This record gives sequence, structure tokens and C-alpha cells, in this order.
Amino acid sequence: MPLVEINFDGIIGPSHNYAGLSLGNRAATAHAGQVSHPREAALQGLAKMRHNMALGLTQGFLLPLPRPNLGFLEAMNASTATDPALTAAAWSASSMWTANAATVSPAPDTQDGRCHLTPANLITMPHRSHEWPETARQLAVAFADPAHFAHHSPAPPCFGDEGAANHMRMCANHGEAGLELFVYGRSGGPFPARQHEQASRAVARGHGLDPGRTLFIEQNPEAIAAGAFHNDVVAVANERVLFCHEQAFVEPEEAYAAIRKRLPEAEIIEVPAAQVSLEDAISSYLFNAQLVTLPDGSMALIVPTDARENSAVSRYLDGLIASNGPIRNILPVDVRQSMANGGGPACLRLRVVTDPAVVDQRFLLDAAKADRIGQIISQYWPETIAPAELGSSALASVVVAARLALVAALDLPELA
Ligand code: SUG
Repeated sequence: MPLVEINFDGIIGPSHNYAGLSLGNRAATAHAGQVSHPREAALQGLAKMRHNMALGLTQGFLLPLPRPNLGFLEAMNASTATDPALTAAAWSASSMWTANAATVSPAPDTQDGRCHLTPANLITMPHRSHEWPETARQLAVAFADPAHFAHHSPAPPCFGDEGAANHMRMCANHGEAGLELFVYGRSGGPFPARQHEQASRAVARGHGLDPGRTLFIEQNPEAIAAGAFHNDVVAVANERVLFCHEQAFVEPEEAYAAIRKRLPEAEIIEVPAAQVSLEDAISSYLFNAQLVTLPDGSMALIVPTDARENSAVSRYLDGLIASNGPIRNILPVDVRQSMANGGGPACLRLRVVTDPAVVDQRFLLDAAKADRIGQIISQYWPETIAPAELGSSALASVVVAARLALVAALDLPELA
């Protein structure tokens, strides 16, 4: 079986809420305090997975982490009465954005020929900083075979790492050795630069990447200041194609030249600011799209519905299709509940290029499993959560029971 790209989507957890915890994430800040709809959110996420599976793509999933994380409150010597922000941090469903779960380097890129995974430490945001131990535990179950997978400890907490959201891979096709691109930010702007260069370098060394096929690129501080808190808000790559905003990188021409030197077949589609402003790119999440290769070899861009609702972006997309370039299809998906927290289609998935046969089959989706997941969500996920409800013991029981029902339905007792 050749290596294929598998998208592991985070199943949106039953405590999904809008607590406004992520400074620099404009959507999350704008929706702070609103009532969330966890059931609808999770069904939207599941519909995206079904949509992509129907395109002939291999689809996997990761489970929501146990919430509320009372261990986090305990470590803070806090109780739910102490501080609403700490309580919200303990309840956060933010592990749904599996693009931040880990950085993954597939077997063809690494020295020992195994697929390497490093969980992201996510230290910049308190509500995300306590994800990694449970994430690592889950990754160890899903990718358990040591002949094919190597698991690393997260980067030390002095250097922030946000995982695959700041990592892109370009290659002639998925199964061949690729060029790995690590995008980092520099602090000093109005918002935190969440990816530290040293964390990216540590991950690349740990994965045993060939330095000749690894690039470290600085994110444009203007992009971070405009709300691109992760690189995947302004750029996405798939195989030989890089699709990015003109203002994504601090030295774009240098970055493009370095890419072309190492991958002569690279096709860089740079979206001019004159056609799509940084503001429009970030509010529409045009780049937080899944750029995928379909079974017929053509590429499709799976965009949030918001991208078609922005007139400048929609006009650009019409032109892109008419241009006869490598991206042949624009496919909108509705993930509005996640989008309201700054998480588009690309945030919701972790890409792992591997042979599906060597993955724990319980994490791979098929139609029957999707139905089972859908039934559990419909039966157990709360319909709404107002931020003031976080901390309620009645809601905690509902959230815990919902996740355990999912764990049981998917036969994953290790994760109970
Ligand atoms: O880390 N939002 C997430 C969104 C992550 C998007 N992921 C990628 N771009 N790959 C974040 O900022 C908001 C949660 C809250 O405010 O309650 C949040 O964590």
C-alpha cells in the first residue's frame, strides 16, 4: 500500500464554548461570551469528515480530551470559584483543532525511515498548555507500531510550539521525500508570536530531517498583528503547491527562491494584497483551507463557507479556477461553530502521511463509524453552553458522560 495523506480531524468536544481565551485570535475574541452550540458544532465537524471521505480521501479522527481538566485547576491551587478564566481553561474543548496537536514528519523525510510525531507544547495560551499530555497519550495509541512511528517529547516550555499549524510540507507527491517548511514568529507585536524558531528547530532535529530539505521561514509580523496567530491562517501547502498570501512571510521572495531551489517543480500561488487584503484573508479564513489531492490527481481547496461570502475573496476564487492552475475545485464546508473560535477546516485536521494499514484502525473513519459517532453526538452533546455555565457540576457530569459514551462506542477503553 503506498503512503497516503490521512486527515485526522478532531471530534469537537461536548464542552465547546466561547470564553474568549485566545488573545490575537480575532474570531475567538469577537465571540467571547456568546452561547455556543456543542452538538451542532460536533455535527458540523462530522459533516466535514463525511464530505471529505465522499471525495475519496482517507479520513481519520482524534477524540476530544477529558474535560473539565480538574488536574489543571488543582495545579493552579484553584477551584471553579477562583477565577472564570482559569475555569474556562480547564473546560476548553480546544483540542478539537488537531492542526495544533503535533508536528508530523512522514517516513520518507526522516533519517530512520519512520514517521515522527512531536506533540505541541502550546505554552502560549494557558487553556491550550495542558492539552499535550493527553494528546501524546492518544497519539501513542493511534500510532502505536514502533516499526513505523517514533514519538517525541514536546519542545521544552521555554519555547512555544503550536505544531502542524506552523509546518508545511512540499513534495512531488505524498509518498516521496519532501521539503519541510517551519514557519515561526518573532515577539514584539501587539499579539503573542506563538511559534518560536527554536521550538521549530528542536522538532526538526528530533525528527531527523535532512537539513538540505528543511527551511525555517519567519512569519510576517504584520500578519500576526492582523490576526494570523498561526501560519495556517495565511498559507497552506499540498504536494508541489504552496498557496499563500503576499504578506504571509517577512521575506517572501527569499522564501520562494529557497523553496524553488530545493523543489524545482514547486508552484507558488501568491495571492496579491491588492486583490485580497490581509484583513479579508483573515476574516474569511481563505487560507485555512484543506488543499488536497483528489483520487483523479487534481487538487481541490476545501474552504469555509465564509470564504464564498466575502466578495473580494469569492472573486479571487473565481479567477483562480478560471486560471487553469493546479487548483481545480473550490469546495465550501460549513464549520461555523468552530470558525467562531478561529478554527477553520484546516485547523480541525492533523495530516499524517502513512500507510493506513499501520494506523490503529479504530481511529479511521468509515460510513458506519460516522453514523455511530453522529448518534452519540446527537444523544449526549449539550445543545448549548453559556460561558457562565462553565464550572457547573451538573454540566460537568453531562460533558464527562458524553465523552465516555463516545469512547465506549469507538471501543477505545485506553482513552477512558
Ligand atoms: O488556539 N482558539 C484556537 C484556534 C486554533 C486554530 N488552529 C489553527 N489555526 N490551526 C486558538 O486560538 C479559542 C478558545 C476560546 O477562546 O475559548 C481558541 O482556543
